[in-house]
Amino acid sequence: MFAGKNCARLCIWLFHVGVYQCTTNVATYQQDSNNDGVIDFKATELGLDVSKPSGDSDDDGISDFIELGGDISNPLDSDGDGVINALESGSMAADATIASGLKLPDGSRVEIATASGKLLSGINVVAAVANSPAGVSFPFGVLSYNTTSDTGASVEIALTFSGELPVNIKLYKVDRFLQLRTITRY
Ligand SMILES: [Ca+2]
Ligand SMILES: [Ca+2]
Ligand SMILES: [Ca+2]
Repeated sequence: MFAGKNCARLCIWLFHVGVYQCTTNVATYQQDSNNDGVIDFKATELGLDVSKPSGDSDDDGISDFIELGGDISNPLDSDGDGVINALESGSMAADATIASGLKLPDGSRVEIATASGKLLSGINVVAAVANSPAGVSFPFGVLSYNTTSDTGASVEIALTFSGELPVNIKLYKVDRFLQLRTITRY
């Protein structure tokens, strides 16, 4: 009765209003490529690796399904640093002085470490900042986090990237006065 594009449009429209279900869309939404019990849609949203047959994104021997803690809409983050247990390998999931496995927009990952006793929280990464300067791209995104320190003291942070950084990369930090300062790369 319907052909080509018209049929596809009708199918999507009906799915959205909830009158009928579009079988193709439902199947895609429920797809679980590695059969680990975590659907690809949510796994990707959480930064998990759906291509691993083991279903163990951080390779610590405990499956993502277990480390998520049974409520996929509220995955476990035992140390409260902002990176879920399924991404933080082994003891790092219970250590807020270090965060590992955070997925960046280019698909690579970053580890964030503080000095002993200084805690991380609120770790987050977004693709870019609003009103970014013309001609500047953010392949590694914009990373934010909170740290603890004594009043007036400084905190040393080490960022370790899983991928090779471009030779012409510039790293900046933004202070609380929204001033940009360059970060030295080692
Ligand atoms: Ca794991
Ligand atoms: Ca964590
Ligand atoms: Ca941690």
